[in-house]
Amino acid sequence: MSRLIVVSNRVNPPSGNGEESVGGLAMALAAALKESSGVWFGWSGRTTETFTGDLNIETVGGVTAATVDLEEADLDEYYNGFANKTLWPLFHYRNDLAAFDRAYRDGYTRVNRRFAKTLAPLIQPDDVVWVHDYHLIPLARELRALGVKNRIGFFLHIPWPAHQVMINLPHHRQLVQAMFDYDLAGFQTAEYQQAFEEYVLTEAGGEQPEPDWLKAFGRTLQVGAFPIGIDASDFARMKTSARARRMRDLMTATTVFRRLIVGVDRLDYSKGLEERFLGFEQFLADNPDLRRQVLMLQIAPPSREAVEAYQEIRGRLDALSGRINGEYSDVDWTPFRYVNKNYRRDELAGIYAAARVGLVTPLRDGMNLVAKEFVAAQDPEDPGVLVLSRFAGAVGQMPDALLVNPNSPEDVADALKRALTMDRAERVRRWTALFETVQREDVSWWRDAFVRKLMGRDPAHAPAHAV
Ligand code: ADQ
Repeated sequence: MSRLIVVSNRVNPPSGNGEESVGGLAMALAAALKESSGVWFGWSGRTTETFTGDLNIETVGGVTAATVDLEEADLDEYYNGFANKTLWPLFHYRNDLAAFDRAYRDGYTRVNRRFAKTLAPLIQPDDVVWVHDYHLIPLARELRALGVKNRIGFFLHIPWPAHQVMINLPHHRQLVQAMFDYDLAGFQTAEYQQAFEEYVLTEAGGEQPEPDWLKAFGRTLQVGAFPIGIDASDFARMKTSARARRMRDLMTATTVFRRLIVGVDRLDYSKGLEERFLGFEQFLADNPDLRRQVLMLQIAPPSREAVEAYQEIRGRLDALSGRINGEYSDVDWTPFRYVNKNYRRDELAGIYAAARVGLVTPLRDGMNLVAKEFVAAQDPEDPGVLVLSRFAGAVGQMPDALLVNPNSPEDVADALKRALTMDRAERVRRWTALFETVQREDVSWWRDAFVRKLMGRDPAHAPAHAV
């Protein structure tokens, strides 16, 4: 049986001791790795003065983790630099925040080369390699240069931007060409896949011999849309756990007869937090009669604090939340709670369960798993309403949410009013449709669909073209 080798920037297999700090994606990948006695390869999270290329191999919860330390300069130029200051903003349509710096691009190439050199000796002839996300786009190119002939797949967790956005990246062609060293490139949605295809057909003079196949740069690549899901069965278990129940009761007690609106996001400019706060402010201004009946809770733990854009947004959010509470609070009441903390996954399940509205309004998002977690946590008899941005990848699978333009405070305010006043029959109808998809198209469904196609086991797409 062929082994699966998963490669991602960070490696975080669950310990298997019931700790709840690891997300559904890590659990799903770990399960697949265990089944195939595979290896998870990536950065250890540690830096050293000079790169040694020494492998740290350990078995965590039945999964072999092979990690490598990076240099300080790698962290600055590859991770904080090209990945998070160039590709992340550009792929989220924030060209204004994208830094184009030759040192970042060189660092990105260097680290991908280092990863490839360290990984190549671990790969056996029958292994299948699955590379994750924008940090590692050129990894297959570097592995091929070292003579690796195995099947290698790539999955992009963030959006692939429209052609006109993509060409803002200096040397964009090189990056796209590197995608053609994979056998399969997976995107979250058909829209991102189409954006990639459009670039290949119009900018790179490529061809599409048949749907889901592209020819360019003298190579053939299979492409596909694989929307990622949550670990629905684990979430169902967590939702009834003692911790989840305690958290739900605590939230219910502190909201005292008020309806809870909840937002949970990494503190990131792509998540539309400022726009969301303005939308809530607009709702308070428009609805004096409903004001005292609601409480909004936004949980947003800081992320990527070494990047300036993330430091700046934090200051703006502090000011905005202060302004909203300053304007609308009373001696016995505040409308808004803004918390910069991480919570365990079972506690989050309890918080979602206590909410009447899940407010998920990213400006751009590859998928957005919070939308799916919110749905999975609801009480089927009396479910809350999901308000979802049109620009989240999740929209394609969740048409029964209330869809909003996150840039319009009025649109967000109107959707909040509609969600808060929606009768139970409509809430149940919408939730039932949403939950059905969240449960069926979960993280194992996503993983199996990708791996099957990569291994050429999908009868409709045998790898006959991959020559
Ligand atoms: P992210 O941008 O990190 O992921 P998202 O899909 O929302 O975004 O996942 C965030 C995860 O972190 C969720 O599982 C959520 O529960 C958890 N989380 C958020 N705040 C938390 C807190 N305060 N405490 C604990 N946990 C918290 C990227 C892409 C997404 C894509 C995913 C998966 O940007 O578009 O959906 O990868 O492919």
